[in-house]
Amino acid sequence: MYHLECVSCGTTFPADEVIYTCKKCGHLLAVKYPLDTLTIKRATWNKRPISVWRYRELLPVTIPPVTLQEGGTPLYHLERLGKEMGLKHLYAKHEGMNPSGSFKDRGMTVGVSMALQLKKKSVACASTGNTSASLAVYAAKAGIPAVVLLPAGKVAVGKVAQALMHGAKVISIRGNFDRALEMTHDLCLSHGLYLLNSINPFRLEGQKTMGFEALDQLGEVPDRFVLPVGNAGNISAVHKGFMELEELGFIDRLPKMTGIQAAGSSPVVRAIRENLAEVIPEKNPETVATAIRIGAPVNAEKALTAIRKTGGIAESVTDEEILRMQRDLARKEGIGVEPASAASVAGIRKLVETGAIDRDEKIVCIVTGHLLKDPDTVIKQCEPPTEIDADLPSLISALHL
Ligand code: AN7
Repeated sequence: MYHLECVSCGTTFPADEVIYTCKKCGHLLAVKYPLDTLTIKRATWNKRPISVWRYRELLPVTIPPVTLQEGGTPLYHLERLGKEMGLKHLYAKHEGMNPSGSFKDRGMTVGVSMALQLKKKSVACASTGNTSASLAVYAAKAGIPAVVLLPAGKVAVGKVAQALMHGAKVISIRGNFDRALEMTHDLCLSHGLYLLNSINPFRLEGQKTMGFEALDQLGEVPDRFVLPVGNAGNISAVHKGFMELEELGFIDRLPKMTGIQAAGSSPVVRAIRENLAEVIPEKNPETVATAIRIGAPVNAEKALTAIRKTGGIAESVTDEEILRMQRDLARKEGIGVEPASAASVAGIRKLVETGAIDRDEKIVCIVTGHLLKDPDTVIKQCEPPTEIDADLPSLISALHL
């Protein structure tokens, strides 16, 4: 029905082979469906609730999926912020509204289902936080053990809390995310755990559905699709999904795929700017947006293609720009997101100011994770609550009335 294919040399592998990279050249793999023989009707999709599983014909799962009703997240028109920036058509899709509070759930409902389909008994991932929270949730739902490796001291407290509470075995390594991923990959190859980082081609299949949903919600193809970039799995996944829709004849053009990174952690931006064939890893990535504190993005190869083929852009934003946009989304639009998520909209503000993008464009920004993921960064930016004696005069005085 479908197979795996190397994105570099094109070698194919059967769908039921547990494999994460090409055995011939070591590059990334992608799921390929026989799109010319599939009979998919948009009308059939439209009859189903908006969710990851609305698009099941373009997903690899053939067993009843492990699901917590992920997807179906709101697409908001950012009227106030858009006006400030001079953009009439600025939208944000709030992926923080997923079961575990981030877009990772789209990947994990598919990835953990595939673990069962492939008869794997346990799952693992390295994570800057959200992947571990989501894996812990879906492993709990599936009833299988999960191991997660985190960079010690660099994961937001809400995410650690989730991984612990949902019962994953949580390991903190004295090293960064990139090292944690190498170790997890080695562990999975040597001990047979199923690797659910975004190097896993099946997980990315679930994530492409955020693009499908945005198109369905908007009722048309936006001019630009903007995502925060860490490991670059998400931007690659959404691009793959759009290419499939184009091949099926459901759309006739692709949005300009636009990736935003944190300035202290921006190897993809550099590769696009300097027109490099591949990214140069950042040895010591640093940013307040710990979710995207990633120096060696594993999906960079796919992401560079996505950005270049669609005429997109990659841009970086400073921590200050990220936090300012986090506050603006919260206070001007009522949208609570974690710092990494604000990067996409902060990037658009910057690209509009520099004149790199047109003010008439229809733009969809993905905001990837919920505000409550990282309460420490929120509290640091806000005035503490005003504590008063429990009487009305004190209250009136505190409110300066
Ligand atoms: C909120 O959890 O990599 O470019 O280990 O949590 O697909 O990696 C998280 C990534 C953006 C970047 N926004 O997505 C992890 C992890 C949030 C995130 C990204 C992440 P990719």
